[in-house]
Amino acid sequence: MPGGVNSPVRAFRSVGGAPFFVKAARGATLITADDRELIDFVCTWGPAIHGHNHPRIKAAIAAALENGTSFGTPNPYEVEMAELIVKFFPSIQKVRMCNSGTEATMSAIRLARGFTKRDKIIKFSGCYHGHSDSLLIKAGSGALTHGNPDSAGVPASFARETVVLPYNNPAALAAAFAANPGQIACVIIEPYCGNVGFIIPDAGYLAYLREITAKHGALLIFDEVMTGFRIAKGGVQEREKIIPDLTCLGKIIGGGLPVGAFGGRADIMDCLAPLGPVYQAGTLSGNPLAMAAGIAALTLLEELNPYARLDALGRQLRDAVLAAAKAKGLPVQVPQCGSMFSIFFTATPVRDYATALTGDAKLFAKFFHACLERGVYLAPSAYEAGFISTAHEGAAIDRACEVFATAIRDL
Ligand code: KE4
Repeated sequence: MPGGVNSPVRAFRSVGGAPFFVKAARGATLITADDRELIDFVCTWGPAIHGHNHPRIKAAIAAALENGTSFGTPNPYEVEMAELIVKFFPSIQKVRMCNSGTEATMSAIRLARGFTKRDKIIKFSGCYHGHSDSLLIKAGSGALTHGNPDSAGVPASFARETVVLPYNNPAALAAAFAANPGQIACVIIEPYCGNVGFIIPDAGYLAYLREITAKHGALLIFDEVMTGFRIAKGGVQEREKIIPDLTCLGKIIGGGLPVGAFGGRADIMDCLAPLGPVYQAGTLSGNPLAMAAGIAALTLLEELNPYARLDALGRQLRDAVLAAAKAKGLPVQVPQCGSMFSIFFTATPVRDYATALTGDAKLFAKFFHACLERGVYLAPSAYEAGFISTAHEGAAIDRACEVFATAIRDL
């Protein structure tokens, strides 16, 4: 396996050292192959909002398994999942299931281009939307972590169709639309960005984005693969009361199994094959096991409505880090909303790609290992978000806050 991993960000290349192997996970903890227990703030990059291996999700998969693993036909599980997604996200009138966030955003871009008959798209520096060619331009997450935000292998002709703008900058948006009249098919954005660290844009920015895309006939795509069902039951669009034209989902809706989805206005979605000319497909799309796991995860969210509890855990963590850094006289930013957070070692408020890069990545690497040595696992990159689950409540979050404080004290 190149680099010993199946996904680059897992390789610890930007924080140094070698990644550990995990043999089991439950609740807020990972159990490594050499029997260490780690309090996990990666949560398999977002899906594990109920903690790992939740009994309800495990039972749902086991029950579905009794009927087989894959049918390749319409099945009741995918109908129930579609009904849950449409219920949680009123902007989604119709939805198509797929197998990853990358597939969801790639398909949404193709659909936007097919619907508008325009070729250019706008994305933002530092936003990561998976690894399809049009979107690996100034990307965040692992692409940024490993210093190749523009991937090799993407033809210049493809890259020319992707306009990259600074995040959180209305003037840049206005200029881009003025410079490309009638040519922009869509704008895709992480409405709260989790792939250059965690960034919430300035108040009014998303509303402006909605207004200017509508004015120019460009579709607004919210990539809520990470924030969907995490920031709120209905994602950032519920919290910010913005209605995008299309939404991309993933992670939590798979309950830990491979799932992605995209959906939105029916008039746009009906351009998809077999109804319309935009082709999109997948052998395992709507897979019954993955649907059963996701249905259990979403149903549990509906029953528990854990968002206030998760936000309290996030604030407990944020306050512990801020207090320790203050005591040490160490500049730090700890953006946090609900169960998402990140830690930037900089005095500069982080509001976009450029200010995220003012964070001291070397100091972050030291902090990362100081926490890991004490049994707390953060994302192995200064350019990722941290995730908290309901399973962190109580002992795990208390222990983690102690560890964060001592790790900062000893930096
Ligand atoms: P996947 O193809 O990895 O399922 O989803 C891609 C994707 C799309 N949109 C957003 C906002 C995302 O955060 C992601 C994937 N997130 C990364 C972590 N930042 C996945 C971890 C990894 O690449 O290993």
